[in-house]
Amino acid sequence: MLTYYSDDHHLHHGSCELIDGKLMPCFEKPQRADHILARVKDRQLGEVRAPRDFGRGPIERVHSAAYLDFFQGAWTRWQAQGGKGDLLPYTWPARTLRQQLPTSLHGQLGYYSFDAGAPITAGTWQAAYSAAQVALSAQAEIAAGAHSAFALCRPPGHHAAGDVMGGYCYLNNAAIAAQAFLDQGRARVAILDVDYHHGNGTQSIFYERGDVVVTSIHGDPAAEFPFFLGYADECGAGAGEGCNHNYPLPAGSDWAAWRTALEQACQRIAESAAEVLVVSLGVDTFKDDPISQFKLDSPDYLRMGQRIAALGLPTLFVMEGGYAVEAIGVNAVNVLEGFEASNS
Ligand code: OKP
Ligand code: ZN
Repeated sequence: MLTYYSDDHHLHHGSCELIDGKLMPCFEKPQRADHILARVKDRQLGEVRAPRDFGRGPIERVHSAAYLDFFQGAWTRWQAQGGKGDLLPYTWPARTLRQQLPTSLHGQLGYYSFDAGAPITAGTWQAAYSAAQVALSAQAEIAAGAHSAFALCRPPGHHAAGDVMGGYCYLNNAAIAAQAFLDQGRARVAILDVDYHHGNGTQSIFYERGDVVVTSIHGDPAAEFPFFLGYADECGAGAGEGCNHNYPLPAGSDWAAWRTALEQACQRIAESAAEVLVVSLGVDTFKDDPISQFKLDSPDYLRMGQRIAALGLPTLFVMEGGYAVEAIGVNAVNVLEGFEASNS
């Protein structure tokens, strides 16, 4: 299958994140995508192409113009006020406070974020913009008739909602691609989020929509980031009632437990009459992932790809998380190779 990739991801390299009371180097770092790209080439998965530029239009189908304007201009504002280091939020409009946009840069940053895990650096907008174009380019490949494509996106996207960044995510690459399928005439799209963390942004974007079926297998949010969304009783609302399916699993879950949830998610997708599938491909379910608690091993990712292929749908893989950098390439490409082995 074709891979879409942009070197622009190197423009985003946050310095640190707060973990257990300490500032640690960011886990979401450029070497992640470099390792995946190297593995794609080693395994000769297929041609690697640079993205086309579809502009801001298809991104605005998912994210508000006000949010995008803020994100695009934030670094310049930070520099204009003499800012040193990464731009990081520290106050959020939690319960008891007003949901109202202030004028201050840090006030607005809090308004447009849900945690301090999405630092804005000089190149963050460009990197995130290019990642969205990578997703849109791979989407276009499938729209033109390909059975699958791989969007090697970085930074990831599934925690980003319509006007909220967080959890290393700024623009929801998978949601932007799913919306593009709909705007080009597909009636129904399924999303399967296999990242260790619940895709709260993706769920939020499509929660009241009947045209996108969202399924997610993840660490139980009662015990795991993002804590405040991703429970099994969140099934969609309004026109989206019955179109959201969460499969939270306990810490320590291995392939046996994980594949049972995958089977259930795949059954929902199969009965949804979706015409195309977008996979939010996080491989932080790996046993050695430094911030996650599942126990999948490298060969399990081949099986994951095989089961996804059995759905028989044109499938767009969009890269999300995975922080065991040495293994991230093997694990991500194993999913793609498992998928291809079942389709050849
Ligand atoms: C992004 B993606 C650990 C803090 C974890 C956020 C994790 C974001 C994961 N103490 N912070 O879903 O892989
Ligand atoms: Zn994750």
